[in-house]
Amino acid sequence: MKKERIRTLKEAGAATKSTPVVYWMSRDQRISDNWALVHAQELADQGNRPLLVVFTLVSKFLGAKRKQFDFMEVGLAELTRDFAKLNIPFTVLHGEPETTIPQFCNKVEASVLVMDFSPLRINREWKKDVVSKVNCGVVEVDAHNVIPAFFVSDKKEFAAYTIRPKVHKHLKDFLDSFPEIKVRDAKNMSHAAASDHTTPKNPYSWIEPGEKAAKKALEHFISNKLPRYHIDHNDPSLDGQSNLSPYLHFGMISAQRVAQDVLKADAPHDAKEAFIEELVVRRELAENFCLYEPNYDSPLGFPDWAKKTHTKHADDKREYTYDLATLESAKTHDEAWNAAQREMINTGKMHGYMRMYWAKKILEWTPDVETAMKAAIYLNDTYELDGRDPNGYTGIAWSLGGVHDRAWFERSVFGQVRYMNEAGLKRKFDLAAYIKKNSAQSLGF
Ligand code: FAD
Ligand code: FO1
Repeated sequence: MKKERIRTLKEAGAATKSTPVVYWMSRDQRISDNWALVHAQELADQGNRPLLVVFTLVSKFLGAKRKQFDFMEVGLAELTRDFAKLNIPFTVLHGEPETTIPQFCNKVEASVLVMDFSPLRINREWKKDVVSKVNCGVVEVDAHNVIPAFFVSDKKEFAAYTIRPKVHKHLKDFLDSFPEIKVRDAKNMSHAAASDHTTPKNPYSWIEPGEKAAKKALEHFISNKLPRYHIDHNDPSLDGQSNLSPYLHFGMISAQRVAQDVLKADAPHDAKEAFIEELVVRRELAENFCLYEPNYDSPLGFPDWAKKTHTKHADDKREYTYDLATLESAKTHDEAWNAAQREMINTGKMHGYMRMYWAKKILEWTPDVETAMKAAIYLNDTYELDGRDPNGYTGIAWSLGGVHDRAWFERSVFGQVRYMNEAGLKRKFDLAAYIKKNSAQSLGF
């Protein structure tokens, strides 16, 4: 596999007797098309070592509620069954990684620890602690991005137009085929640790968790929606998006697999290009922002022009101001915004186009941009099934602080941050239909 996907975080000591290779799975919760697992398999085969996979279930994760945990844990139960068929012990531990992972690795005398990649602060903090406490070598593999985030660019990119050429320069090269994960010798199971894991029920009616369901969702998208994606995907009154974000967020499907299958599909060039722009350029831009901007979830991460414009307009009169409870219960004066908030609470997935409008209105209706950012992140991470993700922090920073966007003509409250209003929505799509689809009555609010 491509060495550009791998980073050494801690040199391994002298190779001792054939002690296990451990893959600590976190972001990429799947067996197929998972470069971190492929690399762990390579290391185990090279050293004729057992291969163990471990996941540690934390009690809190960036505002995730029971619903999102349940969705994820149904996926973990499927993984447990599928790993057993491969004679690969998959242990689900309970507790904080900085405790559970070093304990596990030191107990099994791991020869090397493989980790997958996330640019988020919480994951980096976990890793720093784990690397300092384990007695073995540590490598990190970016199994989440088509082109590894730490390879596609070594700095914070200014906008989509600056990262796009770098993505397209490497894209073909990084659509390399995935080696199979092989069935291992039965004695590999002797290292299995008991993990008491009751499987919760899937709380979402419209989406099934897990790797198999994710593959089906991709096939469904390609055969039913891809051909019109460029026409429909920005119309919230239609169901024109892929609905893959929950699977991509939890790593139940590989973005590279999605890209490969979409590019191979029989669909118009414009449709494929529009989709790859979102899945690869926009998504890698979000990863890049969170990787290189420490303040990715605060106005401190905005570009200078936006910081200046917010300071200049800080005292502008707000025509409406709402507190978090009013926003959360979708009780503003704006029916379009309320419908979007209800869609997010009811389904766990607000339409992508409405997310821009939704976030921008929070800026317009709160006393200052710090309050707006906190409210948008809180709501997004509490209710979105695909929340707690670099795409979310970057999407909110784009909406409120012009990150990756340019300055627009100046107006009150927004300053030069791009403005959106209901008239603009009405010009773009059938807003009445969207509001009806997400009306309080139909959703039982
Ligand atoms: P599709 O249109 O089918 O796109 C396919 C994939 O491309 C998505 O799953 C996603 O991985 C990627 N993608 C699409 N649009 C974007 C984008 N603007 N930026 C980065 N990647 C993109 N996305 C999340 O995954 N989690 C979030 O919490 C999230 N919060 C957002 C908040 C705001 C304020 C904004 C403006 C955008 C947010 N997005 C978020 C990005 C985007 O809205 C979602 O990725 C998309 O709606 C997911 O639905 P889909 O998979 O059906 O999209
Ligand atoms: N990662 C873990 O390693 N353990 C968890 O218990 C865990 C819970 C969780 C809940 C909601 C959610 O959206 C993500 C969660 N993740 C968990 C993190 C996820 O696997 C990724 O590491 C992050 O999304 C970083 O991108």
